[in-house]
Amino acid sequence: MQQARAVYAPKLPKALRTGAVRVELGAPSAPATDQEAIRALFPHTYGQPEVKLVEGDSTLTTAPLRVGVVLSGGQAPGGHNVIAGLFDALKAANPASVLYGFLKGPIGVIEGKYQELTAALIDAYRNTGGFDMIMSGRDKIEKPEHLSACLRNFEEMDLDGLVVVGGDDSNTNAAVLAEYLSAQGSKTRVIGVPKTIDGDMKNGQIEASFGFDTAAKTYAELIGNICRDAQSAVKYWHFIRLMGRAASHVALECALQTQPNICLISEEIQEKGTTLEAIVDGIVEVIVRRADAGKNYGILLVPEGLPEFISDIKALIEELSAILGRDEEYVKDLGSHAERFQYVSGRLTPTSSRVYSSLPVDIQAVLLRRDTHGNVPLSQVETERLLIDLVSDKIRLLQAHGQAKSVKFSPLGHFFGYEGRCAYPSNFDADYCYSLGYAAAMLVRAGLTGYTVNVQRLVACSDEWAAGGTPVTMMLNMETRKGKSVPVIKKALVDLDGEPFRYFAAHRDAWAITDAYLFPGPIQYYGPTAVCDAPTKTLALEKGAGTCCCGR
Ligand code: FBP
Repeated sequence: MQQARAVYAPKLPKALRTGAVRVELGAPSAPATDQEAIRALFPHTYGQPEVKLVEGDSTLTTAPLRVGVVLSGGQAPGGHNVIAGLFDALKAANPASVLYGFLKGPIGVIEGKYQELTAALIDAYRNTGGFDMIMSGRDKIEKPEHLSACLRNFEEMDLDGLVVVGGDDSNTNAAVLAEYLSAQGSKTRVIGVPKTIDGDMKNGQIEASFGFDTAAKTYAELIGNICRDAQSAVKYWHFIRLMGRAASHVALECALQTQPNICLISEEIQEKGTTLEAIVDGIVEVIVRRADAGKNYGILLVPEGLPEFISDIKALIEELSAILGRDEEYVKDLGSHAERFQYVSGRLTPTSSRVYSSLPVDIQAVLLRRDTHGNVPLSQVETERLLIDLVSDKIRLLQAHGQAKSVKFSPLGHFFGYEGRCAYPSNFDADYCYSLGYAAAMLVRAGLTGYTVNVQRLVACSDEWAAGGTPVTMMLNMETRKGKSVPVIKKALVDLDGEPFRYFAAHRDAWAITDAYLFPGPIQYYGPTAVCDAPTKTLALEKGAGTCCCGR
């Protein structure tokens, strides 16, 4: 399999294959909100036009270029193909061009740690999962000293372009760096690539972040296997938490692929203001109904990001973030969790203080941690265990009152996250990532900066895909992070009016009681294109099928 995937030739959109590519400029862009604040922060890169890469007499430079690439944030399948696409496109335009890989994420850019990416190195990683070719990291290029260090390093390297492969935060940082470099008169252009298995970096221009397809399909395979086991053993309830820091796209996609008995969608819970107690009651109701029908087993999917969407816990996290925004170092230096607990509890509102005390100590501790982007590391919160405990308590209570007699609740908890982040990219991600890298090279060759590369029409066959660039400032809005108002790319949460959620909502009642499980099996690489190259159900429902030359 390793050998076979190594020689797989990723498919490129027809428009990029010929090499004769020209840039078509659209109208000046503007963000949907906060225009004045964003214009003030990005005077050199605000308002740039959207661009399309179309076939035609090329206006792109063929001079040899020196370009760097950095992988930022969590791993996502296909990262190596972004680099391979970038490399191949640069070399095709001029074999004297050089590609450098900055090591261990943005810290490698700040500290000037990099290596030249040779053809032999690239070949060893084509179509593989992981980010291990140059590794990744969660550092952030944001402080003035980071920006000036980057400028110094780029001048020393005589760098023409930097390609930042990352999610919403990293693409935001790419825009900050692009703005700074432009203001300094630097020749180094900065182009972002939309990456994250969470699937939440998408909008009108960016149809999907790469890695979502493979990760969700990998988890769906495992969930399907567990569905079959649950139906065979007929004695376990499986509570499965799925990665996805904020949005529930991964959980929703897995639900569409496997049709479990329950799937919680954080965005709906937030919209309805559902409390933790009401969530538990809803789960218990399904467990009792299934038990009454002789089924003391089932499958529940819970998105990793759930805690931040439950009204009482969300308010608590926001208050904790404000406290940490002021006193993070002080809180960190306190000797024990008990001291930290006492310090922050005394500064919370009475309601949040009550909620905080009611949580298990390990969850209290995680809620006091923040990554460099100010996010709670939710992958460390065992929400499935919390739900299992609360559901068990509730069932015990009901049974003590002579109710829920048919229920025999044997729960098992699972967390699927790291199992999928470095999986072999599906054909979709292999092709998509290679195309993103290829198109990123074109944007650098066009001399553009402050753009995120896009590839659109993803439900069509790859021939019909269309590539271009979206000005990052167009995707920004102002949000409060660590108590400060900052520009960030707006995260795409699950749209409750969108087709994927509507489809799920229309079917979930039936899935709760009947065993309508689907068993997607492993990702396929050989066979009919309808199987091997299929996009996610989310994309198919969002964009509609039958839009392609091949009828797909
Ligand atoms: P990115 O948004 O950086 O791609 O990372 C996404 C993710 O996989 C989340 O789903 C998860 O919460 C997080 O990374 C975990 O990362 P870490 O292991 O660094 O805490």
